[in-house]
Amino acid sequence: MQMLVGFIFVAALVWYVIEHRQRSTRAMPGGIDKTVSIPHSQIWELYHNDFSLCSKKIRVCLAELDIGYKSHHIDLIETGSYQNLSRAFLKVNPGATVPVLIHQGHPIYESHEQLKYSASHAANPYLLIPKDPEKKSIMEYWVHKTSLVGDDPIAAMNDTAGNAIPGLTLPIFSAMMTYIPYYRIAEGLLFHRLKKRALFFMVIKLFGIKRLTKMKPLLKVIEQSVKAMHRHLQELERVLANSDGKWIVGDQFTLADVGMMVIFDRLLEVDWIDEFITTETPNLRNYWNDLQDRDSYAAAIDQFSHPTVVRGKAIIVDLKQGDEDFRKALHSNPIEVDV
Ligand SMILES: N[C@@H](CCC(=O)N[C@@H](CS)C(=O)NCC(=O)O)C(=O)O
Repeated sequence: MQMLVGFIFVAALVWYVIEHRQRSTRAMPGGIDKTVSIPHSQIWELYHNDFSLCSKKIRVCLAELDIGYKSHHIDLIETGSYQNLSRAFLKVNPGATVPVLIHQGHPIYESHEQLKYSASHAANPYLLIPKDPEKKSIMEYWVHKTSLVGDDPIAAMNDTAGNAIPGLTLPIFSAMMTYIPYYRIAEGLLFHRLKKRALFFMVIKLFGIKRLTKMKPLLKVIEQSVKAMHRHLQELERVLANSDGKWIVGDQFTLADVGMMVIFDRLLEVDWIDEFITTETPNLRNYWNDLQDRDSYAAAIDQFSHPTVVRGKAIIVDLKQGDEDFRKALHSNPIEVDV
């Protein structure tokens, strides 16, 4: 018996060491990597996920530019499994994140870099990038402001609206874990580069959505994210009030609006939108309506719904309606925002 246990232990260890080598991950610098060639059959290819914020962003951008691409859907643990940690995907991105845009076989990492690269390589390079340098720099400020940057976005939620999103997505992440088996989540503990992220999913699975409101540190993150998002969106409200058109830099719809579209869409998706768009934010309201009217919203966001997200959202909406304590725990935090 002892020998059998010893044998199983050694076999598991050998398996882990081999797998770990094959699936080694590392942070990748943003931009195009011309030293890498990925097998491809189309000029543009996109590795992305239905739910991922950054994937939505580049899909919207490509739709606006009317650039066709070959689609490769990659599951993340929140949508079912760690396909982003598979050997095949790590050849495309050793950083194990989506989206990855491929141009003529070369990968472009970081979604904000993908936006700028695709827009400047489109038939009309000024379609989404203003010619006027001053407007371009405003656009760049907001592209950054809507980006999800760094390995620990939650720690930098006051820097960008993109970084304030994970904290607000936390409840739906927890609801979605209801449908993901433990053994799949455990894969992240073994192979994910960011152990904190992998551990987070295991912890919220273990606690379950109904006990989310008992987890004080997570509630704190949500509360801080709400405040941070209020600050970012109040800044946007002022910019829109002073804009000489309906978009961030004026009459031209730019990459800045692409970034903002997916932020608003995520707030809608995770049932936070009414917290931020109120009678006190008339410019945000009109802007959000205009964003939803774009063809790219239908083509790159609406058409990519994921069943786990739909079920997760239904759980959150039901809990907020049927459990007053749950709703209050998420929404009753006093908001003090510097205007
Ligand atoms: N800064 C990167 C962020 C990429 C990123 O974190 N992507 C998330 C989805 S939005 C992801 O792939 N997460 C999977 C994981 O870390 O396991 C970008 O803008 O492309």
